[in-house]
Amino acid sequence: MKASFAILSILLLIFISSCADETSEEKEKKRPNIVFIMSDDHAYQAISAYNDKLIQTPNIDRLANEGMLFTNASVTNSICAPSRAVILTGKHSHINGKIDNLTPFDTTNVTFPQILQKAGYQTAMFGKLHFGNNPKGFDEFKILPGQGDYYNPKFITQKGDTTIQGYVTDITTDLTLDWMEKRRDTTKPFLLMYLHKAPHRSWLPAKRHYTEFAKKTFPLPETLFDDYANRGTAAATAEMNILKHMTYNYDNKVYPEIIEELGIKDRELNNPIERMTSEQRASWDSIYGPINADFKKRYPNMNDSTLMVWKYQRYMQDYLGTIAAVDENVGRVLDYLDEEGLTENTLVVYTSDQGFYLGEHGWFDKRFMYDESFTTPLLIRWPHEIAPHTTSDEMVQNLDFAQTFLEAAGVNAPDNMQGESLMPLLKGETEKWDRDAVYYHYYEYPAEHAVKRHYGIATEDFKLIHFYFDVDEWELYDRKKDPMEMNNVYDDPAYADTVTEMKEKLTAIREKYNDSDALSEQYIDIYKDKGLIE
Ligand code: SGN
Ligand code: CA
Repeated sequence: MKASFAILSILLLIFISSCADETSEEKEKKRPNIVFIMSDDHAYQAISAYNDKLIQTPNIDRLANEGMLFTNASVTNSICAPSRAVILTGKHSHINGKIDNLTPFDTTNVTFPQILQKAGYQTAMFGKLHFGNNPKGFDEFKILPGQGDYYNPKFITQKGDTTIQGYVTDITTDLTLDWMEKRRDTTKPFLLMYLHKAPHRSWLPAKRHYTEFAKKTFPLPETLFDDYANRGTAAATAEMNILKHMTYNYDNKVYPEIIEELGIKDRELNNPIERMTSEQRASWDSIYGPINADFKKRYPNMNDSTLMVWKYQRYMQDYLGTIAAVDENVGRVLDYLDEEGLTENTLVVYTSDQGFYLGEHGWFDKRFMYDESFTTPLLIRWPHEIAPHTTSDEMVQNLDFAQTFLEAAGVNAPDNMQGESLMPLLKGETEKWDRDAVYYHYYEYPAEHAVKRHYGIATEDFKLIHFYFDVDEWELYDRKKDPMEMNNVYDDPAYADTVTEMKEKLTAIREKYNDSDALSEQYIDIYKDKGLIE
């Protein structure tokens, strides 16, 4: 009797514990996978879900068709490594300390992948990080050193460095799919950071795309010939004008001997086409050779305006050519999720580390708080939670990712993260979202492209910017009446009340995020210590 009671008790215990196991397994299944896809310098103007006048991106667009398109997503500091630090920490640059591409990332910062890893997520990162140090909180990573290379790139891995022959966008995807297929534990949720180098300068497309894109011509942006009137010193002195600052050899792919023959003055940069194998180079020359020959013939009769148009077209052909490979490869990853039945409960993000100028204001590059570099593309799909074909016009930022992912995974976010979870917006509960302004602060100056230090605030209607350090200039833009930001109305008496109101809001938001002039001074001192300024 006693024995059968004991057996019964044991059986009961086994039953209870197996029930408990089942529920935790069930729970595990409910936690979403997170696939964070980010490219580098991908302008929203070059995604057909936003605008199809430049390129078709059917695979990236799938995320909007099957999920949510954000029309008003921005970054807090429009430059590569700082944006990545904001994304990983959920804190503004002045708090996480990664203010520019030069200072190393402070690895005592807590990042959301570290928190997810502790919470039982599998974590992997492939592609471009650009931190100068390796990421913490990842089971596996294979990352490009610094900016990385388009052709035959080197990767940093946990087992040492390796060079892989081929094209970076394809290789980054191969590594990603390989991890998902072979080394992922299918019983656990995962965080995958799949980070493209493209379409970063100097825009080297894959063979299949330069062959196609080198023949195309693109519509000119309305402000290609901007003369920077009605704005401050910063716009006029920035060195990112396509005609004046884009290089012939490195950017526009004109051969050095032709530059010399034509007597063109060009800034010499280390040309990455030198990395190509002879076979890759021969194929490249079969397309770029005739372009060079044609340019040589036409150059003597070109003026500033025809030259600007020629350089813009060359720029777009290569820039957009690199995006075509990103789009195809995003398609490969989305197809894999479909095939494995993972689509329904995987939160997929597509974004860029910041926006980019595609000839607007005559520019390339980013850095400014003006629209094309402040705005970043953002598309999110998660069929389990997000209705298809939805759009959000709310002001969201790269600052919000960390808390969004933590909430999606059912993990508490640390109190000192500064963003807001996008979960209410994803679920269509817009009434729970009440942000009415976002904050911005850019630091990397003096530096390449000469964009002055500035901070500012944007509301739906206005943008107020303060340029400081070697100037003390304010700019106000009426976002509704002047979406191209061609007129600084800061001194216009009609906007006097708006200036007062926006300045009050700016003071309040700086207090909220703990930014101050004293901190700005400290970050200037770092440049002094490094001898970058006197
Ligand atoms: C490089 C580029 C710049 C670019 C920065 C930052 N020059 O320095 O044009 O602004 O990267 O880009 S290059 O001659 O090296 O191509 S970022 O995306 O990494 O912030
Ligand atoms: Ca970038």
